[in-house]
Formats: sequence, C-alpha cells, structure tokens
Amino acid sequence: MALIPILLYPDPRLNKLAKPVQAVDRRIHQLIDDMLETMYEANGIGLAASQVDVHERLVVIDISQERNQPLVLINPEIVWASEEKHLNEEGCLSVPGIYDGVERSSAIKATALDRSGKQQNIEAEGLLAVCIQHEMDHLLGKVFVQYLSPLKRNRIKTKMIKLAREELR
Ligand code: K1U
Ligand code: ZN
Repeated sequence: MALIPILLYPDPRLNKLAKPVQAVDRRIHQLIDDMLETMYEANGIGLAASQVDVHERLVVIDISQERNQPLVLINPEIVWASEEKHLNEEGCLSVPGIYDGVERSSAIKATALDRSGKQQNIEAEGLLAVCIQHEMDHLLGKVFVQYLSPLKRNRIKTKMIKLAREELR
C-alpha cells in the first residue's frame, strides 16, 4: 500500500470530469487500497479519485468512529435526492483548514459497484448523505468552495496560493 499526494485547491486538475471505471481489476483494487490508506492517514472521512489525480469514478468513505467500516463506491450514481435540504459544515482534504456551510439534500439513494464489482444500493442520511454528495461533486470537478460566495471563495483561493508559496520557500 502507498500514500498518494492529494491535489490542493485551486489546482485546475480538481476541475476535471471523471470517466467511468471500465473494469474492476487489480489496478482498481490497488488504487482503492492506496486511497483508503491516504484517507485514513489524512484523518478524512472520504476521498474521491479526482483528488489524487485519477479521473475515474471511484470514491472511498469511512464515517465510523473506529475507522474500520470502509465504503467503496465505483461508478456511483445518485438515483434519488430528497427535496428537504440541510445546511452542514463541510471540510475538504483538498482545502485543508477551511470549513463552511453547504446546503445539500438531507437524504439520498445511490447505486454503485462495490470492491468486488457487485451492484450495491445505498440509502443515506446525515453525515453519510453529505459525504457521498461532496465526493460525487469531486467526480464532476466541483470543490465545495464553489458553493460559497465569490468573496469567500477568492479569500480561500488567495490563502491557499500563499500557503503553497510558503511551502516552496
Ligand atoms: O472529500 C474530502 O476532501 C474529504 C472530506 C469529506 C467531507 C467532510 C465533511 C463534510 C463533507 C465531506 C473530509 O474528510 S474533510 C475532514 C474531516 O474529516 C471532516 C470535516 C468536517 C466534518 C467531519 C469530518
Ligand atoms: Zn473534498
């Protein structure tokens, strides 16, 4: 297993549209293992392949306290989203240290393949629903700060660019 570098906002590669996974093969299994290790090491509850510069429809999630209930979503699709929305505090491993409120459907139904390529039906609410919607946005090339006001987004962009320059010094 290996850690993979996570792309940081505003890296334009985060805006690429992910393509469907063509085959759940050894390469995808290796990527799943590496993404899970990377997510756990970064103390995240989710990670999309787009964030590690792989533009294929693959997401890993673990919202358990014990960090031992990994959920693997290959080619996920949201098939139903509640009209009821909730405002939730979100963070992102590609925008470290920034947290802000985003309004999303409070419940969703999704389909996806699991690690063995088997179809799974997922019904989610609460943090899991928020996390699935956040990760699926990444697959569409969307980062949560795009829901914030242009003023907030520009402040975050400036801060991230400054931090990246300081890291290079
Ligand atoms: O996609 C990512 O960058 C991972 C992200 C997932 C996420 C967290 C919170 C709401 C929606 C999606 C994170 O794991 S951020 C770090 C984190 O562990 C966290 C932040 C806020 C609340 C709960 C967890
Ligand atoms: Zn994110």
